Amino acid sequence: MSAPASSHAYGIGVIALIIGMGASILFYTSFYYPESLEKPSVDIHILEPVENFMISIAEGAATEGNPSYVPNNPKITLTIDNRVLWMNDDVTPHTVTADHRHIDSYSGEFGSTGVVMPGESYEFIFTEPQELHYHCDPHPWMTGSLIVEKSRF
Ligand SMILES: [Cu+2]
Repeated sequence: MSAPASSHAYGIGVIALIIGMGASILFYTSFYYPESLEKPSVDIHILEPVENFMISIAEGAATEGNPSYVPNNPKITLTIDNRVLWMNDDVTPHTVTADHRHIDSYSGEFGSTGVVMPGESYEFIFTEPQELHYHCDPHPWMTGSLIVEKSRF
């Protein structure tokens, strides 16, 4: 008349299985899966290059015909100077905006979010060889480019 003990044990087994599956799904979605989406591993010498490469947003850059991003079209070398800083040396806010959506697989999407105020800077670490063309949103005649190359050493 009462259920045999084995059927009870079976019920507990099913519940344990469901809890176990739930726990593995939780583990997968909250620990394993996000980790697999993380940034690729990048050589520490690329993440911490010897020096910064400085690009000046020159004073008077807002006026068409004046120098804007100085130096323009430099060669950047991975592990040497691939951390690039755009310093706004002008009295006008400017942007550093990619001509076309530009993504570094470690650093993500390139470009200042909003304007770079006078005296402030925008920084980006390039972690792989690439060529970039960029401009200033409010002053589209301000254009720049750079090339990132592998170190020869
Ligand atoms: Cu500008």
